[in-house]
Amino acid sequence: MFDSTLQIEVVEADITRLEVDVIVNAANSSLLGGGGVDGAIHRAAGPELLDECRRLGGCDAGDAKATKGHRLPAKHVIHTVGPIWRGRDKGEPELLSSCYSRSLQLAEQLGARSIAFPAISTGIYGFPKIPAAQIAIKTVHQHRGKVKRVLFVCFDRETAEIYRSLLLDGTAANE
Ligand code: AR6
Repeated sequence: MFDSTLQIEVVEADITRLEVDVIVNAANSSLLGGGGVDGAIHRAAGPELLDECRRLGGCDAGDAKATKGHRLPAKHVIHTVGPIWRGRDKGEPELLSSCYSRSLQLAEQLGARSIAFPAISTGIYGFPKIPAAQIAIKTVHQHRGKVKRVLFVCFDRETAEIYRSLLLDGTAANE
């Protein structure tokens, strides 16, 4: 069932520019920065973000940890660690779903109303884009809580088209 009070948007943007309560980082288990969206977030947030991350003691795949946004327009960053795609099912879908649900739980604990997700694991970690988007949409729809605005932030047109067609189709949210 769709939650009519939940507003879902697909945006083609650089996540570091968004003025939302929370942006989610597709990090690695060290939480000490990397390439892709992780590198962009650390560059835009400034070195204070790395200082805060050093105190978090890393993070397991499928879990998430929160920091402040520092120099970002977003108030908080939730760092989650997606699964590395290994070419067959080694629990990657469950771990990816857990990234979205744990991030939403933490966002609620922070009192956030809006959250922006990148397409976790679909870059350097190689998770196929269509199933990843299906998992993202389904998990967000299953979550019931105080976060009322969810942005799926796409860095390329292909990813945005995948999200748009799945949301229009509606089956990813309900299956
Ligand atoms: N804004 C929004 N999305 C972005 C941005 C941005 N500025 N930059 C990239 N993307 P990736 P992963 C998209 O590789 O697959 C890092 O080294 C990108 O196009 O950033 O989870 C970490 O430290 C893709 O759609 O994350 C880990 O080691 C999506 O973000 C590893 O990469 C995710 O791609 C994590 O790999």
